[in-house]
Amino acid sequence: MRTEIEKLFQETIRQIQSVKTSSDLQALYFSVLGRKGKFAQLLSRLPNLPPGERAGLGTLANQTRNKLQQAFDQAKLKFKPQAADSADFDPTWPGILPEVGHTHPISAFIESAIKFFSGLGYEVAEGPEVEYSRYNFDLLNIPPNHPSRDLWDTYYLKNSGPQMLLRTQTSPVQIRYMEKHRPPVFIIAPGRTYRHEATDAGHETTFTQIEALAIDKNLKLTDLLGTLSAFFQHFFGNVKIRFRPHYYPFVEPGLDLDMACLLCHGKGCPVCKYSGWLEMLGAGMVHPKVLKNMKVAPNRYSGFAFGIGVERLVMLLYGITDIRLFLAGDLRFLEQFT
Ligand code: FA5
Repeated sequence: MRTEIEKLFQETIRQIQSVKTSSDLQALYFSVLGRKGKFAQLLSRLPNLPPGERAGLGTLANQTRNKLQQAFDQAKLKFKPQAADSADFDPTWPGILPEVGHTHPISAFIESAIKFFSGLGYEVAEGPEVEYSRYNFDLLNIPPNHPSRDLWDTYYLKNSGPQMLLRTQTSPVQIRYMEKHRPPVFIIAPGRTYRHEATDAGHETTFTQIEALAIDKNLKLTDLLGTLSAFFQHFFGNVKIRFRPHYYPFVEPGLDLDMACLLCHGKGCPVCKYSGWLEMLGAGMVHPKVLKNMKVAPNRYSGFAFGIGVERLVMLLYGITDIRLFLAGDLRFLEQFT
């Protein structure tokens, strides 16, 4: 009988280990430890044994039954959805929210700028960040070896066949768009630009521009100035801006727009290089040579273009004192813009 009890124990443990479903486990339980199971049948023979053989069998039977019970209890856990059944689980508690990201302040500004310009009838155009020098320079009236190329510190790609580079400005999108479209044209082209520059509080090597190109009959410089004034009025209210003549090879006349530095209120700070003004964008009337490169007749159409530096605008909008924060990936900074 002792060996029978031990055999039943070993065999049941083996079966418990190989059981695959909770109902199979239950069936095994009843067949072994149930009221009419194998264990009960075995023990029902106990009273008929001679007293000498009976000694110690009661204790062994109890111990074995307890061990089997434990083994079944343990196995049951395997099939239970633990949290739902555990005593301290309260299904009425709110769930744990997964961490969710949010729009980067630069992307958020681009979205609002797109809304603003769509209201004026502009469409959005896109171009590649790895660009041919032909689009970034040549067709924008910046021929090879012309000293004006030095205005942009350029990252060139080695061994790229036709010379390729990381675009230094969003202006090449003007040319690309005009390869497939005819005037009237009103587009904006937001995107990343790259320059091999020393960084400081107001300069990054990787930054964002929003290009705009308008070509139609009778567009004048005053249309450009009016559009820019409306843009600044919309985002900054009655902030002071000023226009300053500036040379860009692809426009004539060309100008820069400065905005009063809202970080120091004109007193001077590292961001505005202690001038009280911050250069926000370059602009001008599209150069007749560039119109010709776009296959647009300069005697019938005129156009204006501008390229806004987005980081600088967003810095003034939120009082951010260092441009390098935008790409530093510091959540303490980014989470302020949720
Ligand atoms: C241009 O890139 C011209 N393509 C703009 C243009 C377009 C002129 C159409 C005429 C017609 P510029 O190099 O000045 O221009 O750059 C434009 C703006 O980008 C600057 O006013 C400034 O706001 C921003 N910017 C330029 N360099 C940096 C830099 N390193 N870091 C952050 N912002 C910059």
